[in-house]
Amino acid sequence: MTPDVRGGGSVPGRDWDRAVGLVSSADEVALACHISPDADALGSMLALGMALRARGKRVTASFGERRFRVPRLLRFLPGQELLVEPGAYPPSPELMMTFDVPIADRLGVLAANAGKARELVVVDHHASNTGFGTLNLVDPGAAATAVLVEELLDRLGLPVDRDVATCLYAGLVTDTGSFRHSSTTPEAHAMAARLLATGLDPEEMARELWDRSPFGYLRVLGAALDRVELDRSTGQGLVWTFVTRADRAAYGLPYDELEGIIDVVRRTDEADVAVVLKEDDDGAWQVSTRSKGGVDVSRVCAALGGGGHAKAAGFTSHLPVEQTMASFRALL
Ligand SMILES: [Mn+2]
Repeated sequence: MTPDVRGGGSVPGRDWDRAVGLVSSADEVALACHISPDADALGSMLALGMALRARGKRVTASFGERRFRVPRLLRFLPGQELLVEPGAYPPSPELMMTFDVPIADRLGVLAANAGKARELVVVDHHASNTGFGTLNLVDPGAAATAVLVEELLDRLGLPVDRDVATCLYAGLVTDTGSFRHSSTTPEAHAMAARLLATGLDPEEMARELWDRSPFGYLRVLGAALDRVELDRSTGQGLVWTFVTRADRAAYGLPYDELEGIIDVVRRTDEADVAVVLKEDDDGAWQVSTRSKGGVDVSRVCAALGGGGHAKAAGFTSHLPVEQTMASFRALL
């Protein structure tokens, strides 16, 4: 195994060439990632944005939430000075690029801008990607969207400095579950080796991403674990719980601090499927689901209007908890 093995293998060479042509000839590039950005979405976007800016291009980056706010645990990522609120985003960009976005809906309010873009380059690794771009760089075999961005940077001849590498590594390390998921391939580790060689600090990043939270998180986690249920009626074993707005309000805990709860719940031996329902600030339920492999949760979530990967997916529900869980159980 050579250390230079790369991802993006299922994207045809002519598509890479077209992407290189589009990006090289553009003076201005508008970048967007999915709403409620995770480290792969935001990191991939900022990585390309910083590299293009260093090449002298005008870069705008955003995600389509009216209440525009970078999640606290991603604020350590470099390149955030590229971010603009969706209202300041080019209404009809010459060249727009999206990162980690499987369907146009996940662009939020920027879906309108994408619809008016002259060229729309979709960079993603979701198997469920609908191919909504004028050019789609989609490789479901890639461990992260960051893998595709690294390949694009290489083809563009743009250097990966420590800041760019930090953003790419954030995407790679989170989407592989800290190199624990089945996406932990020789290619993934080879990419990690290249990124680490720039001198980024993996210990500091791990602390930012997983190992810190306000004290209130422990109380809210406690409330979630206090009401956790193990349901064996579905055959696969289902473990689930929920967190209300009131739980968070008691400790002033922002919604985006709830990310890690599913990782505690999903460890249950007796369950193949884990679900955490999180009430957001608008009163909607954001439902995170995980599978150990017996169930393709992306299909269940897609049937409920969401999506994701076979072992990690989600959807939004406007129904009460019990009704949402009844629909979910019926689809298992
Ligand atoms: Mn991803």
